[in-house]
Amino acid sequence: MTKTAQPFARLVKDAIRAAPYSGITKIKPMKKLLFNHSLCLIAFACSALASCSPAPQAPPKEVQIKADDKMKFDVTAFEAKPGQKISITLTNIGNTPKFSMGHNCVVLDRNVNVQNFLDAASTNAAHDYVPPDAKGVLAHTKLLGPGESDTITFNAPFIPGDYPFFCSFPGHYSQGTKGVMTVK
Ligand SMILES: [Cu+2]
Repeated sequence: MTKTAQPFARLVKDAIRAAPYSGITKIKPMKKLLFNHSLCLIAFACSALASCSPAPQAPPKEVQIKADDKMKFDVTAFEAKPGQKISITLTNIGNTPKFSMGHNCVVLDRNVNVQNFLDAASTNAAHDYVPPDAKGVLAHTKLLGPGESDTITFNAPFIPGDYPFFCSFPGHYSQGTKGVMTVK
């Protein structure tokens, strides 16, 4: 024990010895009370945190898009918060057979060249016009025939900006089956 620690230790010893005759014993119930109080505070803090945090169980933002025989999407723009869960349901409301008028919905990362993607997609009928090795595909539906629909769920990127979504069936993009998801 160091020289400075000795007087301190003696003080503590004296205090303990004097405890039964002083108010120190009263510390015990007080401590218990404090302890219970802190438990309450912790419980409160936990419940507060749970309600404030961006809950992963939060329902996704639902976007309903219809595509028709005129090669148009009825929704061409929607907004998303960074990281927000998005659920896109595409419905083909046309009557023309799938092989000549199929529709899908591809969501691309904002830095992907759309034309390059479409060029590669045009020769990929076997994969619903979504090249399996294409980079920057955030999500895509199946290729849909008349009356069919498909839902994709994904998280919006965290980087704000404009993200293109479109049908990659050859020729449809230029006709109007396209839109922009704005993350902000
Ligand atoms: Cu299409």
